[in-house]
Parts: sequence; structure tokens; C-alpha cells
Amino acid sequence: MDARDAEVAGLPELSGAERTLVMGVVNVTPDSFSDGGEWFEPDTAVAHGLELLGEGADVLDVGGESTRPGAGRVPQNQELARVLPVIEALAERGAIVSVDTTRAAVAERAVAAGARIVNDVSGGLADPAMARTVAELGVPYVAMHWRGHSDVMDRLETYDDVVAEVRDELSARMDSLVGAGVDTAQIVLDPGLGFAKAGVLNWPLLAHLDTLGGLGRPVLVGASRKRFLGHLLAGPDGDPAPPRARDDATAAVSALSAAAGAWCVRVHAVRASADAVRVAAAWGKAAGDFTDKSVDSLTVGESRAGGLARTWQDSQTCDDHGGSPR
Ligand code: PMM
Repeated sequence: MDARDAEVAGLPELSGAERTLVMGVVNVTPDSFSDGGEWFEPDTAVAHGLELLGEGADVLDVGGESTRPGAGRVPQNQELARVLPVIEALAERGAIVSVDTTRAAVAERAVAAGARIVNDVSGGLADPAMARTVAELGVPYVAMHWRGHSDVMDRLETYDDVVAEVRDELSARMDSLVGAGVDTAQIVLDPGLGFAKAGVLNWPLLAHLDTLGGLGRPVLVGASRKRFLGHLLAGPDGDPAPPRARDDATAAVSALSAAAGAWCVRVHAVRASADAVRVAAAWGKAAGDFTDKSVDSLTVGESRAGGLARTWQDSQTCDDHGGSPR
């Protein structure tokens, strides 16, 4: 799996990015676990979306139904009333918007309002009409690994081999979507971190992103502020770190996901992850350049010495001209 090789139909503006994309979260909900209520009014949600664009978001993900563990469903008309004005306003201002919904009718209305991507945490399982709708809409579709709604998902986290089972269940989802007429090039896959997955189950999924990539589609990673990071960063009393204290760890996951070739990371705090994916891209490019040069004409030892000398010299030149060390 490599972000640079992944093409997702319908997003020409993003296809030349040569780095992992950053999706900024705009939750128009009163109760999301990490930012519930903060951007609940349409105007504040739009302002927040614009702020995330300024911080480097490539895509804004607008959702009107919390998927917090234990959360109940929001009626469809309420979900529509939350997301449509925000999507419309952000799309009008030129943002590439995705709609975070499990409902086909919401996906359809959201795309009519300007959304360009459908992000479905149920991968089409929650609404039997979703696959057909996405096939007709022809937009990119994020199919996340999911085993049940938020009120029951914590009871569905039994796995013998979490990596193999998530891969196989997503593979079955892909077959079903394609069978319903969805073009493979529309599909992005997502391991569904934290969804029917207790803390430690999330790490093997991250460490084996290449296994999901083996299904031949780009991968989106949504680790931002999730419980498994809170547990990782627990204080001496054993209490999990609160959601906002998980942002630095989220950025670290973004860097490592980008290095592993993820297509996109979905995050609440955009700036640090936007920097992280750029670091990973520069690092990966330099590694590729180095390999090419060493194969072309130099022995490995000569190439490494040449590379270091060049880096040192470049930094001197930069200082000489009073330029930024960046
Ligand atoms: N996680 C949440 C919501 N939507 N979408 C995708 N594709 N992947 C995710 O991991 C994901 C998602 C839950 O987080 P939030 O409540 O903070 O938005």
C-alpha cells in the first residue's frame, strides 16, 4: 500500500498531492466524545471548518450523528437539519466536503448540497440502500470496518486475529459494494479504529496497515483522540488522558500512518497532522532519491557520504543567504 499509488476517482484536485491527505473533523453534534457541542450551531461549525482549512485540511468531514460508544440513533430529519446547511456553506466556499453518515438518504441529500465524498462508518451495513445510492452518485466512498451501531459495538469485539478478520470483513464489504454497482475506484477502506475494538486491538491494525492495503484500495486512518490513545497516555492514577490531551499522540499516528502509505488521516486537530504527513512525504521521497542514486552510479558508502555532504552544504548556503533553516 502506498498513498502515492492510490487513485480515488472523482477527486482530481487531490490526486497530485504526493502525500497523505488530511481530513478535518467537523462534528455538528451535541455529544461526540471528543468535541461534542463545540460546533453545534451551523455558523460555528462553518467557522470551525474554515479554520481547519486554514490549518491545512484537504477535506472536511461533516457529521450530524455521534458514533460515541453507547450513543443512540439520531432521527434522520434531525441529522439532515444539522449537516445540510454546513455542507452547503463549506462547499460554496470551495471546500472539498465529505459527509459522515450511515444513511443513504442523508448521503444523497448531502451530495446534492455539495458534498464530494460519502464517509460511512458502517461500510454499507447499516442501510441496505447505501451501496446502490453510492453507485448512482458515483462519488468516492469510505467503507469503514463496522460490526454494529454504537449502542452495541462494545459487545462485538471478539477476534481470534483482528488484522485478518478486519481485512476479510472489509473484503466481503467490497465484494458486496461492487456487486451492487459501486465502481472499485470509488472505494476507500478504513480499519475502523475504536469501533468494536477494545484498546489493544487497535495497535495491530495500525502496525499492519499494509495488510488492508493488500486489498488494493487506499486506506483512511481515523485514530484521532480515540480511547486507545487515552489508555496509552494514562496518568499515574491509571485514568485515561482526556480527548484533547491525545492530539500529540494523534499526530504521531498520522506520521506513522503516512509513512506506511495511508491515503488519508481523519483528525480533529489539523495543523500538527498536516505537518506530520509532510514530514513523512519528504522523508519517503529522500529515501527513494537515495535508493535511486545509489543504484545508478555509486556504491552505498559513497552515496551516503555524498548525501550527508550535500545536506550540510545546502544548510550552509541557506544560512549564508539569511534564509529560513526550513
Ligand atoms: N471515527 C469517528 C467518526 N467517523 N469515519 C471514519 N471513516 N473513520 C473513523 O475512524 C471515524 C469516522 C468517531 O470519531 P468522532 O466522534 O470524533 O468523529
